Order: sequence, then structure tokens, then C-alpha cells
Amino acid sequence: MYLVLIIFLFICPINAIILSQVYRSAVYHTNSSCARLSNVTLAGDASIQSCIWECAHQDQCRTAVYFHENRTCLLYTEDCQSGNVTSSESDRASVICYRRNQGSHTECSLRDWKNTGTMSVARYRHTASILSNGKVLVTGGYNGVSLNSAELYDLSTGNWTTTGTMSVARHAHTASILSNGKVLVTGGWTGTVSLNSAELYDPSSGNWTTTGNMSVARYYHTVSILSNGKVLVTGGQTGSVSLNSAELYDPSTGNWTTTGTMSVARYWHTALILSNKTVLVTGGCCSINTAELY
Ligand SMILES: *[C@@H]1O[C@H](CO)[C@@H](O)[C@H](O)[C@H]1NC(C)=O
Ligand SMILES: *[C@@H]1O[C@H](CO)[C@@H](O)[C@H](O)[C@H]1NC(C)=O
Ligand SMILES: *[C@@H]1O[C@H](CO)[C@@H](O)[C@H](O)[C@H]1NC(C)=O
Ligand SMILES: *[C@@H]1O[C@H](CO)[C@@H](O)[C@H](O)[C@H]1NC(C)=O
Ligand SMILES: *[C@@H]1O[C@H](CO)[C@@H](O)[C@H](O)[C@H]1NC(C)=O
Ligand SMILES: *[C@@H]1O[C@H](CO)[C@@H](O)[C@H](O)[C@H]1NC(C)=O
Ligand SMILES: *[C@@H]1O[C@H](CO)[C@@H](O)[C@H](O)[C@H]1NC(C)=O
Ligand SMILES: *[C@@H]1O[C@H](CO)[C@@H](O)[C@H](O)[C@H]1NC(C)=O
Ligand SMILES: CC(=O)N[C@H]1CO[C@H](CO)[C@@H](O)[C@@H]1O
Repeated sequence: MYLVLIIFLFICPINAIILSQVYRSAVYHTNSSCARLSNVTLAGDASIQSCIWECAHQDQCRTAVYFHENRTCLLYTEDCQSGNVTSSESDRASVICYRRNQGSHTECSLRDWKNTGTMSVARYRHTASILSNGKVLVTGGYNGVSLNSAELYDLSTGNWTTTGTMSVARHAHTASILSNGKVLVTGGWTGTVSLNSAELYDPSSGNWTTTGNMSVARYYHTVSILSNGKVLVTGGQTGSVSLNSAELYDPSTGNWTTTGTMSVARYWHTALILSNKTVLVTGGCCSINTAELY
């Protein structure tokens, strides 16, 4: 039986958050699906201190379990003394219990779904972007008509407020955060025509300004912010025609230039920036299994 009670007190120096106790060896299970925060396999020379550090730096962590054999650190939202984290009495492990200060106390149920503020307008095929100030900007979309409105979500209150209106109603468009903090909205569909226009949202004023037009009107396209700050737009549809063209936006001039075309016309495809800074484009409508690099 492993239930040896090893009690030692550990005062965490970080942010004065925590008093913790490490108290026994066993494998621990939790019976609520929301309770597991993450598991981290620590580097070869890592110790239990690294597991404590991981828990200390996750706001919701209240229990950490460190497996000595494989140096795996599991983090839970549940209080280890609640009875919801239970022992299976097998492998050698240490359980770290955190008692967080008042105010940082969180319940497992935070991981469930709950309602928050309601937008002023119902919308789909809209965009949502996290601004550098932490607020969320939602733009355009469709709800029977194409929308030009935009709203801001304030996570500290859970409320939405309307903000500046785009010059054009659009859905199936894109929104991207530029390195200067502004939001670039491109293209889209009005319901009757595809759009070549682009607009910039300034979070500090809540205003929109138009910027250069793309050379091609497009919707269902992709946008990637390149490491040099320029913005790559690929493919999409114009009217009912699928596009293989790509264009670059320069935020310093507000102008677009065309760049190399893809080998295949694509819409509803994906574009990702790889760790070596090339752009990987995959698939697209319809039945395209090819991928290409920019
Ligand atoms: C580490 O060991 C524990 C106990 O044997 C096991 O439950 C866990 O799955 C292991 N983790 C990994 C990542 O292998
Ligand atoms: C145990 O988990 C259940 C469901 O997640 C929760 O309702 C209950 O409050 C938890 N018990 C304690 C003592 O935390
Ligand atoms: C889950 O934890 C609660 C609270 O400790 C307990 O009452 C319940 O029986 C547990 N459920 C299962 C399936 O272990
Ligand atoms: C958020 O909205 C609710 C409901 O309209 C209101 O009662 C509350 O005062 C608002 N909070 C803030 C901080 O505006
Ligand atoms: C920009 O925002 C400011 C402050 O919110 C407002 O006074 C001004 O009228 C706006 N300008 C435009 C062009 O919308
Ligand atoms: C962008 O295109 C629209 C029509 O699609 C036109 O009205 C507008 O003047 C153009 N803007 C610029 C900056 O060229
Ligand atoms: C941007 O485009 C405008 C209008 O086509 C042009 O007058 C201007 O010279 C361009 N700026 C740059 C830096 O290319
Ligand atoms: C990045 O990775 C791709 C895929 O392996 C490769 O084709 C490309 O040459 C790489 N680019 C650079 C700059 O290393
Ligand atoms: C023990 C455990 O839960 N391991 C999981 C850690 O996370 C990886 C990836 O999320 C899972 O594949 C492991 O099963």
C-alpha cells in the first residue's frame, strides 16, 4: 500500500498566491469531465518543483499530481480534499494541493457552458477578433440581410456595446489584427455582389476608415499576417467563380499588390503560417486534396 502520508509544507514565492501541502502518494482520478486542466510532461531533469510552478501559473489549478516515474504533471481545477479527486492506490505520485487566496478561488463549473451578454443583432458568417485591449470585436455577418454593424464584448462585464459601423454590409469576409493593433476587414459578400473593398477599425476611436481595394472582389478567402507585417490574401470566390489569385496588403501604405497565383483555385480552404514562416494552404472546395506553400 502506497498511502504513506508524506506531509510537508511548501510556501510558493510566486505572487504571494499560495499555501500548499504535498501529502501522499497514489494515482489520482477525478470524476468530473471539466476538472482536468492539462497534463505536462516535464523535461528530463525536472523535479516536482516544476509541477508546482505549472499549477501556480494556471489560475484555475487547485490540485496537481506529479508522477515520479515519467515526470508527468497533471493539473486539476478541483480541490484535492473535496473527495472529487480520488486515489486508485497504485503508482508513485505526489499530490499538490493549492489553497488560493480569496478572489482567485474558482469552481470546476466555470468550465461548463454558461450564458453571457447577448449581442444586439443575431448574426452568422460574421467575424470575431480579440483586440490588444482584450475586448472582442464582432463584425458584419448575415441574418436574412447582410450586416454592416459591429459590436464589442467586454470580458470584465460580459456585456456587448455597439461600435462604429462598417461602410459596407458584408458576410463571409475576414478580419485580422495587424501589428499596429488595427483590425483589417477584407472582402465578403453583400448578398448580391462580392466585395473588393477593405476597411480598418481603430480600437482607440471605435472608428472605421476605408483602405485600398483588393484587385479582385472575393469572399470565402483566407488572410494570413506574414512575419514582415504584410497581409496575404488567397483564393476565395468572386461571384460563383473560384479564384487562384493572391494579393499582399502593405499596412504602411494601405495598398495591395498582386503576388504569385496558386496552382489551384480554392475557396473554403485554409492557410496557416508554419514555424519556418512559409504559408501552407490546404484543400478547399470542392474535393481538393492538394496543398501548397507560399
Ligand atoms: C505517467 O504515469 C502515470 C502512472 O503510471 C500514468 O497514469 C500516466 O498516463 C503517465 N503519463 C504519460 C504521459 O505517459
Ligand atoms: C464534486 O464535483 C461535482 C461535479 O463536478 C460538484 O458539483 C461538486 O461540488 C464537487 N464537490 C466538491 C466538494 O467540490
Ligand atoms: C463524484 O464525486 C461526488 C462528490 O464527491 C460523489 O458524490 C460522486 O459519487 C462521484 N461520482 C463518481 C461516479 O465517482
Ligand atoms: C451589463 O448588462 C446588464 C444587463 O443589461 C446590466 O444590468 C449591467 O449593469 C451591465 N454591466 C455593465 C458593467 O455595464
Ligand atoms: C471617430 O471617433 C470619434 C470619437 O469616438 C468621433 O468623435 C468621430 O466623429 C469619429 N469620426 C468618424 C469619422 O467617424
Ligand atoms: C474601391 O472600390 C469601390 C468600388 O468597388 C470604389 O467606389 C472606391 O472608390 C474604391 N476605392 C479606392 C480607394 O480605390
Ligand atoms: C498607393 O496607391 C495609390 C493609389 O493607387 C497611389 O497613388 C500611391 O502611390 C500608392 N502608394 C504606394 C506607396 O505605392
Ligand atoms: C519551410 O518548410 C517547407 C516545408 O517543409 C519547405 O518547403 C520550405 O523550403 C521551408 N522554408 C524555409 C524558409 O525554410
Ligand atoms: C495521462 C494523460 O492524461 N495523458 C494525456 C496527456 O495529453 C496528451 C495530449 O493531450 C494525451 O494524449 C495523453 O493521453
